[in-house]
Amino acid sequence: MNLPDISVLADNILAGDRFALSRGITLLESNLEKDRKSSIQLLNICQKERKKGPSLHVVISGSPGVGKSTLIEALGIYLIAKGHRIAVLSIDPSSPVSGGSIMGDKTRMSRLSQSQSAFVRPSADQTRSGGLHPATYETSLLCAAAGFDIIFIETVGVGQSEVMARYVGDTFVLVVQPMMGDELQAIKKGILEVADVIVVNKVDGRLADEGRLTVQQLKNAMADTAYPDTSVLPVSSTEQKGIKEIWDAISTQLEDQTLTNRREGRDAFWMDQKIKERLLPEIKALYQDTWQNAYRNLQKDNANFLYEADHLIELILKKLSD
Ligand SMILES: Nc1nc2c(ncn2[C@@H]2O[C@H](COP(=O)(O)OP(=O)(O)OP(=O)(O)O)[C@@H](O)[C@H]2O)c(=O)[nH]1
Ligand SMILES: [Mg+2]
Repeated sequence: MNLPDISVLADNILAGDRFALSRGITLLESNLEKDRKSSIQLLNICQKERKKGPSLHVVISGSPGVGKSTLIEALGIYLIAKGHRIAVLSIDPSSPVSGGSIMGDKTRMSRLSQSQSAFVRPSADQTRSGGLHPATYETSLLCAAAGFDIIFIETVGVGQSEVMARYVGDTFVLVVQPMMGDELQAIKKGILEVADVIVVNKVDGRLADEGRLTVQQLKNAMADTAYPDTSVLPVSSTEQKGIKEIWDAISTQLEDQTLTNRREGRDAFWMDQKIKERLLPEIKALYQDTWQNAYRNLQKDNANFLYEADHLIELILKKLSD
């Protein structure tokens, strides 16, 4: 894309045009070399020219099927009624060619998808590690520039992606469903501690009693952590129960800590992340022969990958300092 085209695209995004926003996101998500510079320019203009007020970025994380999309739909409708504009970025961990699932998310969030005040965008998780798309952070910034003031990021968070999710949003909501004692034991303390708000969803029908027990047990579990005051809330997304309470909990918790504090270090984190993602492949391409040589060494009987890694790093550092 040339600069005039990017300027027009940016203007349309800034005017809140959802079709333009979709195109912009596709550009940001592109892996093509030629699109990188255009992405930088687009984000640049949008950040600079942005006239809208502040936006709040909410990560909604939890195992597959706990009801994240249904919850976002319920929360989204509640917030639209209060005058907000909602963007939803849902990251699908299953497959990069996930036509079925993309349709799935749009049907699950059918009311939001049809609302003029909402924008729903599914993306594939390219790393397939159950986390984020590499461009989720910049995508959320573009949604904010388009005037969406609350941005939900739906992710199946597992393992280290929680740390990434912490840096993509202002607040982290962990969704679980009613569970038995041993399932509760299996939840890692670290994941509970990352959460700002814990939602026990599907507390309705035949799961209602088990759900209320789960809430109590999670509250007890939190008492032993560094964050004993974390809200643990019973919710039914399908019956729209407990939705206001989630929003109240998020709002209270954000009042305690200013957004500026929470956002501190975020751009620095993503800058490092971008460098990590790009540098290794670029260096590999630059030192192709040396790398191939190291790979060949690994095939040998007395191969030592630590030695090979160390050797490559020292070689590169030496070249850099020459
Ligand atoms: N009973 C009950 N079922 C629910 C509730 N919320 C969601 N469900 C059901 O749970 C199933 C999964 O819901 P989703 O919202 O797609 O769950 P998800 O966590 O987004 O799933 P993935 O995106 O595939 O990880 C659907 O059949 C929903 O109808 C709830 O509050 N109560
Ligand atoms: Mg979903």
